[in-house]
Parts: sequence; structure tokens; C-alpha cells
Amino acid sequence: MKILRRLSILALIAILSVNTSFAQSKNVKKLSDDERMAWWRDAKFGMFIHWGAYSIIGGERGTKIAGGGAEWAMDKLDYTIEDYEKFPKMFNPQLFDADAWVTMAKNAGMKYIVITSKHHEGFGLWDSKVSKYDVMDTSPFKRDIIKELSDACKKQGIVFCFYYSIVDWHHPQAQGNLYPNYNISQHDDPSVVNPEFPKYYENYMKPQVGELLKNYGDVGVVWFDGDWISDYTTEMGKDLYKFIRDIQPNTIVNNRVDKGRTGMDGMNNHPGEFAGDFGTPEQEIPDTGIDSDWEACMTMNGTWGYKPDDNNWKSSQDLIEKLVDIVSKGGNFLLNIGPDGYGRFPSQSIRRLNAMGQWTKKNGEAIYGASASPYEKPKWGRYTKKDGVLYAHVFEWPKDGLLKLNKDIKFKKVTLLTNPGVELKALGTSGEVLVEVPMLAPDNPVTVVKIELAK
Ligand code: FHN
Repeated sequence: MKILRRLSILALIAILSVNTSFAQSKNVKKLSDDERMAWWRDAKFGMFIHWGAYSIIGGERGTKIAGGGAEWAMDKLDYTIEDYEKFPKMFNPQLFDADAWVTMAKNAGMKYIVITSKHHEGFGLWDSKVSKYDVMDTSPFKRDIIKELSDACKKQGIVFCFYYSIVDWHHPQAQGNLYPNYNISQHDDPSVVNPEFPKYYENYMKPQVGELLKNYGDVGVVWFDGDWISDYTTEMGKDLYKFIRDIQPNTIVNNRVDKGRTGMDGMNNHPGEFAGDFGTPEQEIPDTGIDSDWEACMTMNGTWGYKPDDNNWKSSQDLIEKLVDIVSKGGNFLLNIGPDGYGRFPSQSIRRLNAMGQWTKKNGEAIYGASASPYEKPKWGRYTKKDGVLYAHVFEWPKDGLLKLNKDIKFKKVTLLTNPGVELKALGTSGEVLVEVPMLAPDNPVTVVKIELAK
């Protein structure tokens, strides 16, 4: 375990070392799969950022409000390509401050950031040479957002990662508007073939992904989306995975690079047959642990892109418990922010990031580098485990001052994580293990009890 943790730190240093040219990446030492995945497995908590021209619209058109995610505004609010093009032309987020974004992620306890370089709308947030539909050529903003964010990440020791949508509602060869009988909604229909799609894949998508890998230093994760469209094939997925690893051998790629999911399932159905390094359950946490790498991505309210009408915010307590739940099942938590068209994080999101930061600052030992619980989940909360220590994360504090642990736990010493100097009395009988805890929960919203295990 200690060796793995040491490897993980080495891998993290390798990935964070500033390496801004492709020529340099070519000489990077190729890590084994376990070494390559180590920083990510330890990191546990990352920030997803959905930002694009849709962030100006906020999911609204006149009296209409897009159902679901506001990043789908183009489709949901029936914009034609020509109508929609006016939004990238207006994209001028004068309040964007990459350093401030990264600081907020870091203070929340997040270790990596995944930003939408291009979402389904097709508009790119970087200086693309294969497209004019990007922030440099189409927008008045004319600042390379990916460059600013990746630089800020490197400066602050956060791993930079990007999302890229295979679906593209703007590129003619991708979304099929060259074909009178073909439209966006037919993407899911395998009987409808867009003969132009392979050209989009080869001459546009791959070169764009290549630019993002060659021009912005080391990339922690390449996060694909839109794998469900029938025009995208498993051959393309496998080719793309190889293409990425040839450029940056130590990059991690999510499973949506290939076609291994059934519908919108998070995990691949036939592990090993498809390319991709981790599963991507979306807006859900599996009931039990899964014996492979996975990351749950989730919104704080109900939308990925900025949507002022959506006030369905999860509480900070809920988000902290979700983080613990995910870690106790061996996964990572990728928590979304949808900045507005000016470049601001919504205040509701900032409050939740702050609350999570306060909690992770005190209790990070029980999260980062922790592995799934070897015990069944208890009624009062969850367990995580690391280096011979079991951490009991108590969501519901016992009213009688007695915390009941799983009966098979062989403890050596029990303390509160935030008060290591005071040993708690613990009693193991054949039926149960009881720990005497203070009558009031010492921490909020989740108190962690540290259980050093006997060999
Ligand atoms: O359609 C997208 C959606 O807008 C969002 O980007 C999420 C994030 O995982 N992925 C897609 C749906 O699976």
C-alpha cells in the first residue's frame, strides 16, 4: 500500500511537471497502467466545468425554458445553426479569471479540473487552427481559455483535464445538415447513416483533440462525451484512444471514448473489449463498490450549463455525504460548476465549494488515497480505508453516545480524526464493537472516527 502511495506521488509529480511542448511529451517515460492511474485513484475529488456559448443563454428563449441541462439550449430551444451562431459571436466573459477558478477548486479540496473544451454546440474554448468556430476567431473575447486555465492549474498544482464532445451540432459533416433527410434527433437511430461523419472524425475531431494534447502541456484526463451517436464507431474509439496515448502516453481517458456502454449506463458492459480507463456513472452513485475504476459526475442543481431558473440545489451536507459515499465504494467524484456568460461561478455553487473545503481540510486524511470499504455499509454512514486505518464517517450521530461498528473489526486504537490526542473507549464483544463517543457530534455535517486496525 505504502509503495503504491509513493508511486502515486511520483506519478503526480510526473504529470504536474511543466511540459509544454509535444516534443517534450514524446520523451516522457511511459508508466505502467497502475502507475498512470495512481494520481487519479488517490485524487478522489475533481471539478467539472461546463462552459460555452450556452452559458450566455442560461437555458432561456423568450418565455421558453429548456428542460434539463441548459447546455442543450441549441437543441432544446430549437435554434437553427444560423440563429445560434450569434451566441459565440457575443461570448465575451470579461470576468473570467482562471486563477480564481482554480483557487476555488483547490480550496474545496478538489485535485483536478475537467473543462468542456467543446460541448455539443461545437464552439471551442481554445485557439483551434482547424476551426474558426472558436473563442479566438468567432468571439470578441479573443483569449485562449484552455491556455489560461491549464497554466493556472499548473501554477497551483491542480491537474488539468479536458472534456471533448464527439457530438457536434455545428460542424456540417458531424451533424448531417448537408443531408436534407437527416437531423440531430436522428443521431440515435442506427438506421440513419451520415456518410460525412468519418470525414469529420478524421479531419476535424482528431486534429482538434491533437491540438489540445500538443499545445497545453500535460493533460491528466481526456473526457469524451457523445459516444452514443450511431455514426461514431468502436473502430474510431479504439483509434482515438491510441492516437491520444501516442501523443501523451500517461494520459487517462474515460470510457466514452469507445462504445462499451449500453445506452447511458456508466460502466462498460464487457470490460476489456473496449478502450477507456474508467467508467462514468452520471448523476448516480452505484449501490455497492465496483471492482474497476469509476468516477461519478454530478451537478449541484439539475443542470450542467448555467441556468438561473434551476434552484434545485443539493445541500452542502448532501454533497459531502455523496463524496464520502463514492470514496467508500472506490470511486471518484467529479462535481460540476456551470459558470455564467460573464465567467462567474454561481454564488450557490461557491457556497457549496466553501463548505466542502472546510470539511475536506479537516477530514481529507480519510478521503484522499483512501480505498473502498471492506465492510458492508453501516446504517449510520460509511467506511473508507487507508494504510491499516479504517475511517468511520458518521452521517447520523448516535443519540445514546455509542457508535456501533461492524462486528468483525479488530481495532487497536480509536480516536476522533479531528482530536487524535484523546483515545475513545472501545469495547469488542463477540456480537458487536461499541465505541463511546461524545453525546454531540464534534464535526459537521459528517464526523470521522479513526480506527487503527490490529494486525
Ligand atoms: O449531454 C451531455 C450533458 O450535456 C453533460 O455534458 C453530461 C456530463 O456528463 N454528459 C452528456 C450526457 O451524458
